[in-house]
Amino acid sequence: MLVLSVALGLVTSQVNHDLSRPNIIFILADDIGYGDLSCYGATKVKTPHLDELAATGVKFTDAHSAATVCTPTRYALMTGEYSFRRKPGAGILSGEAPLSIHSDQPTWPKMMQSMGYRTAVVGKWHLGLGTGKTDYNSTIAPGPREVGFDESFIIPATGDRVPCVFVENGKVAGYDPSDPIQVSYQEKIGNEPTGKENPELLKLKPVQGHLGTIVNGVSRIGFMTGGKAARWVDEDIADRITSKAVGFIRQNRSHPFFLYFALHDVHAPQLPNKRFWGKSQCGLRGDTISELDWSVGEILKTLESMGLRKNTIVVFSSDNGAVDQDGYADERENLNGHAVNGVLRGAKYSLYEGGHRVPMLISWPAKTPKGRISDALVTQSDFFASTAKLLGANLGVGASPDGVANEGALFDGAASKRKNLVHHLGGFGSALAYREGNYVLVPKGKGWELFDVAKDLEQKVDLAAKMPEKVSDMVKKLAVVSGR
Ligand code: NG6
Ligand code: CA
Repeated sequence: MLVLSVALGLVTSQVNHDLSRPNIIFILADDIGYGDLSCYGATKVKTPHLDELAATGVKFTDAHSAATVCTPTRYALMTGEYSFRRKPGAGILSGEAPLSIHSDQPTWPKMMQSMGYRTAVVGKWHLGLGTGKTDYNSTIAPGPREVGFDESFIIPATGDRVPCVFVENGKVAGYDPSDPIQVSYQEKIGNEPTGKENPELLKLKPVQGHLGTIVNGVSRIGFMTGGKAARWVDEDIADRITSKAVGFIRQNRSHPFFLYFALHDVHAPQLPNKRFWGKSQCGLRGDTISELDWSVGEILKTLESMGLRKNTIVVFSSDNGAVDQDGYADERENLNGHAVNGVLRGAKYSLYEGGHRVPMLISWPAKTPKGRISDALVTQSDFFASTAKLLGANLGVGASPDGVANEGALFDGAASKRKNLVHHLGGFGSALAYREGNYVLVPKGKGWELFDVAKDLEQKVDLAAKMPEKVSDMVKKLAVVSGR
């Protein structure tokens, strides 16, 4: 008995209870829309673990990704810099693109390291790897390590892009030197079947751009040869990355940690594990959402069982709005009336709210108000500056140039310090929208539309003709903020 209590006492004292240094887990889903979760009104799919996050924290109704596609959103999340400012991080990167963040650029994870945190990224990277054309046959650098992650287990680009292998701490996981990996986005390489030539081998029906090499019965964007033993099985991706994320938490029970857990769900190809088939009433998408909710549940369960839940900030959000079909025709079948972006106008690739207004849940049971719904204007690009403020870190010159320290709104249910926000379509030189207060200015042809999103969330009433002065004022302000 004495031995047991001494042992328990020891374990308890090893838990990180320091409220000035909470653990941080940022879970970024891929292509989850404003209408995809039951806590945001979905009825054809249930997301009990995400609903639990909402019940134990704050649910944001006016939260935004930096862009309407993946790479630029992630670039801004890591750097606190608007992604339209620099070419490499502005567009959708291929699986052979170099790292888009300079090794000497200040980043969110580097700041966390400087505060004594252990850092890891698990899941979708999509920020480029190496210099020049990525070589997957040797140690790949620069990459997550140079961006500030002590540990990494990543999908290099997207689930629908080659190479279909995980990269763990700079090396292809399960790499076999006798079967080298080659990647091309220009032309077919090797003699493996492709979606174009062998549609009879496919388990999903590709739409444009997805006719390259067939891996696991799915034709991808781009071509690859080699790395056969290292190739992922799509149906196991959620299990593989969730177990890596859980492993990292387990190793760091007594030490503050920062985990960036970038889910692959629900990006194309949507191929959830068999145990989620038929879990929802809205087809493949819904079943994939059930899988995503399971991943979040595993994280929460792990925290709970280790006594870490209370002092861990868990954030859940999405890298861009949803689109009902983005690679394979099967995605749209059986949606059964499920509205991926809820009432919002537009979708991924659009500057209307459906492109970038996304779910965001933040739960830190030791501090955040429980079950609060917040309509504060918040953006993912402010996490770098806001957590720096929260931890008392010195940001330093040039760090998070576009970030606002908004820790009150994010972690304490307070009013937002963010008064304006630029929304980026994605792509260098691509269109921008501008939010100020309740108004948003959206480009249309050579002109602009103006909406009051507090009164008209669905963006049905264009106020531009009625409020020309407001339009010209906002056009001028956008030019100043964006430098364009
Ligand atoms: C687009 C792809 C789309 C998806 C997207 C990236 C085509 C026609 N479309 O170019 O399928 O892969 O890139 O999505 O190829 S994101 O969420 O990673 O930005
Ligand atoms: Ca995405």
